[in-house]
Amino acid sequence: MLNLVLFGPPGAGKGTQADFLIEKYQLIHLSTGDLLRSQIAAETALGLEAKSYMDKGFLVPDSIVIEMIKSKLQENKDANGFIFDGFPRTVEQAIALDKLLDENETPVSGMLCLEVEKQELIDRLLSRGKTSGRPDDQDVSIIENRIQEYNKKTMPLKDYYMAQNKCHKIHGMGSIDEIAQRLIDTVSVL
Ligand code: B4P
Repeated sequence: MLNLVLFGPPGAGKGTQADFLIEKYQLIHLSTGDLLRSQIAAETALGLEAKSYMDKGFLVPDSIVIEMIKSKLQENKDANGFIFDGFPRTVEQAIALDKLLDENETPVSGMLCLEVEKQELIDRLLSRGKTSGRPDDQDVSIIENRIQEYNKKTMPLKDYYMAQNKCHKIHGMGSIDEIAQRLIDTVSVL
């Protein structure tokens, strides 16, 4: 089973590159951002709670996202593997993911860490904000919050996966195709 963690700051290209990897390796895509946005669209209680954090650029509480991932893993027991896109985002989430995968004896194969300069992140997100309708992509101060949350709570995960020899840094600047090829080259040696 191939279990990939796609990692990087907001706007690093996680969702964009996930599409290539899913097609190439026939993986199930688990994007916590997409799952949360579909809860918001359905106006569920969980969605309403998540929205209050996401619209300000803050991370949603761990308990909410861990529970969502748990039920998706249970629904897809026969998968070839998973691509975790935007999850885990805290050390607590990473520990929970390791435990959940241990139950199925299929550990994380590798963490693919997209590295992109800050100004490029802001430009990409503002540009997406013109068409996505996402409130968190339309305001520089909210984007700055998201980057700060990443630096404070998500970056420590690099050390978590480095300690397991699973962190692979990928240069995330350049064309979408160039970056996709770098990711595929890395996955081919996992
Ligand atoms: P996500 O949905 O994960 O949002 P993201 O980080 O903006 O997505 P991504 O990184 O995939 O976007 P991409 O660069 O592909 O999270 C949104 C919010 O949900 C979080 O802020 C948080 O509140 C909450 N959340 C989600 N998961 C959570 C968790 N586990 N725990 C707690 N809270 C959680 O795309 C950006 C733009 O760049 C696109 O327009 C794309 O076309 C463009 N782009 C990509 N690659 C490019 C390239 N090489 N060149 C030019 N443009 C490029």
